[in-house]
Amino acid sequence: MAVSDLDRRYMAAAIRLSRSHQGLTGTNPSVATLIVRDGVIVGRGVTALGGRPHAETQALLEAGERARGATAYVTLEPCAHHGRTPPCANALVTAGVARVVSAASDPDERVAGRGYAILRSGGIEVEENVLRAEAADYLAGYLIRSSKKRPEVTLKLALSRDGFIGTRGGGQVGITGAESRAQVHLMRAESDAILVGIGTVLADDPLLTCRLPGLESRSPIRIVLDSQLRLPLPSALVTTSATVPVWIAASAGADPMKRQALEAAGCRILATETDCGATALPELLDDLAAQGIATLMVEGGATVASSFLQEGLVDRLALFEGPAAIGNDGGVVVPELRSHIARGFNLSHEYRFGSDRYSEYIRPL
Ligand code: AOF
Ligand code: ZN
Repeated sequence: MAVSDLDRRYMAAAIRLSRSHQGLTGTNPSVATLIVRDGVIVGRGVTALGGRPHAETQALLEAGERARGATAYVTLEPCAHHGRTPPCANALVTAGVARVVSAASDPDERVAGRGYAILRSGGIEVEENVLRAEAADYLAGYLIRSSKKRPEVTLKLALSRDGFIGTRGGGQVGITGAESRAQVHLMRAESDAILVGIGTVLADDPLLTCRLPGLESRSPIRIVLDSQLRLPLPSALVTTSATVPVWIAASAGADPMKRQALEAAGCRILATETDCGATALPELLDDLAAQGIATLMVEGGATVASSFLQEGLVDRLALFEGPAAIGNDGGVVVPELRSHIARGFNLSHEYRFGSDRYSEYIRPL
């Protein structure tokens, strides 16, 4: 049977469902399954908090006998490996599902095509790559971590109408409004870690937590690029490090006394012995991925943003543009931002948050 518009609509619904556990499934991607029989959704599942049980198991449980002869919409190829439960591909065969429509294949070496092979040899008709780009948008952290061994990097920038990310003297300026700030906090909640340069910390003393009511416990690990360990002990970051972790990427030669003091205050100095210059970023990202960080949000400032862009390490660019201008005295710019966007990114979403314009760009995988 060919892929129909109705198939694509069910898949779009499955992709929306998968978003509900985004950032809550550990190193496992948040995947969703819808089981549809005679035009009725008889089972739905999304990867459980922490990563198990898988989406298919839960959808099949809800569908029960109604799964026989049904179509299953899955946002990722069903797994083929034994975890705490048997492989999802086998479970779909056993349940008598007739057709599986899938959005993306699973690069995990334990799966990688074996899931589809199990389905086909069990007599199931399989459609692959349905709404792949849309699903990959949500699976990006997982797909990038599997293929490139580094986290998915989202660079967030707030720009004034005349293209500045702040004033030259430093200090916080209100470029964007309350609605944008709430969205930034939601993005923090959906990220495993957030990264800034020491310059931003010294200028703004940011907290970098998620402060949306009810989501406070979902603050990301806070990472500072601070080669010389200049992070002040009384800073908002250090004084809250017992509740929300602070990791510091420093150079091996940084002051050992300061290192001890920061560690005693609860911060963790990362083991990668690098000078934290732009050239050290890939190593740092490798290290973070190995520690289970799949999504990283980079929040500033200009030097850090431009290093990530120049190294080709930005997968998603989130631009918030406020209506106010900083003016002719000028401010801080991210060098060649527009040409980086034009050369390497596609526009994926545009919204308004209050009076701010939001544009999201992704780098094609
Ligand atoms: C599925 N359905 O809902 C998800 C899948 O540690 P485990 O045993 O849970 O396996 C993790 C792997 O399972 C992960 O790398 C990916 O290949 C797959 N994720 N598969 O069939 C799901 N979340
Ligand atoms: Zn599975």
